[in-house]
Amino acid sequence: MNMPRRLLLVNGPNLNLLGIREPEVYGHETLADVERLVADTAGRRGFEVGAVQSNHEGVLLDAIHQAREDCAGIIINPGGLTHTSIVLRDALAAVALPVAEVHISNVTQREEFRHHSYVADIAVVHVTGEGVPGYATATARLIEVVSGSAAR
Ligand code: CA2
Repeated sequence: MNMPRRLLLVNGPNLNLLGIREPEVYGHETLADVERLVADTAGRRGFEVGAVQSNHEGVLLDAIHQAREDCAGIIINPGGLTHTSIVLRDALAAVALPVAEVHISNVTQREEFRHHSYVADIAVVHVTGEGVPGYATATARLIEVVSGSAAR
């Protein structure tokens, strides 16, 4: 089967509040802005994007499992689940698609508990602290990986 020209964008808990709360940390752009940015970045490269945001871990897991059927890779900002969720990590590992992990803020410069990511070692692309534009960086890099023009 040919590689599907489709990516899944996953945003974890509380990221529906982007642009509404804590703009000093996460900026003024909204989740809709993020989803548009990723769709445009992918679209210019001939990929479409399915997007999910949920405050419920199981909803995210179901979307990740479904991606196995019709996606070439996953762009994910797991939110706080980054630092806590073995089940999210297991789901990403199980579907075995290339993963791009994005964080809006520079987690390495924040509280100690944000320094560890359960996703980092299974992700092939990491973008941290670039703000919302980091989603475009992650999307472009992931497309390079899935298209075979970058080393995994
Ligand atoms: O910097 C990131 O993108 C984070 O993944 C965001 C998470 C945080 O737990 C991670 O350590 C780093 C928090 C997502 C909550 O998003 C909000 C957005 C606006 C207002 C309040 C929360």
